[in-house]
Amino acid sequence: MTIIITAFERSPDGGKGLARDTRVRWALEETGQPYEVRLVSIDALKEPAHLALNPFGQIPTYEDGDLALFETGAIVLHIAGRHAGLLPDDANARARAITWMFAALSTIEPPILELANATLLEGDKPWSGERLPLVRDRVRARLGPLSSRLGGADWLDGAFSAGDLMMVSVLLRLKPSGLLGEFPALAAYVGRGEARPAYRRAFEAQRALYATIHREPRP
Ligand SMILES: N[C@@H](CCC(=O)N[C@@H](CS)C(=O)NCC(=O)O)C(=O)O
Repeated sequence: MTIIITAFERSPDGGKGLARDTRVRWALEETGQPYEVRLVSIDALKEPAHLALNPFGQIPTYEDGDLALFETGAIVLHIAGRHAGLLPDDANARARAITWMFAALSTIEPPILELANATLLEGDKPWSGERLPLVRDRVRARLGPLSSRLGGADWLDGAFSAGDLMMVSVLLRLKPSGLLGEFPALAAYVGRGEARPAYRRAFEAQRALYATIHREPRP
């Protein structure tokens, strides 16, 4: 059975890899799994066929035979659990790698999303100028301890794992904010993630796709 994931039909970021299908592509590349991509329009996200795959009408989804999953945390954990390359064999190290996945998604990502929303969706509101510094501080409050824990290590807990894949994916969304630059260890960590051949393949696959699609006239 071929694995099928869904992605946006047209890229909101023009192929910069910030949509969440990139992290699933990355996990599939790290573990050497071939996959196909089904593109979904913004309208089709909220139609019954896609809602059957993801009740919240979002991408990415993952289908493998009669298994259908949504939520990138669950998808990446499933891939990492089934195929070698993203989770250590030692049970305790494996549990710690999974802990970092949860930390990325439930402790680090929320303030980063809040910042993205404050900038992109609320930037024109009269109160935005007053609120933005507070939102940026909430991101800093997470990056400081994360940077301290990483210290001078390459990865969060020994060898590269699904925890790093998820953490780097989440931190990548900070690039436009300039905040990563305040934490050089984290900026270098993200750079190491981006330099991995599997990440390069995942990034390039979505970039090339949107480069073609965005040249075509809109239907
Ligand atoms: N927690 C979900 C979030 C999924 C998500 O927000 N997907 C975005 C694209 S990156 C989306 O589909 N947005 C369109 C929408 O919510 O209507 C996950 O990690 O999979």
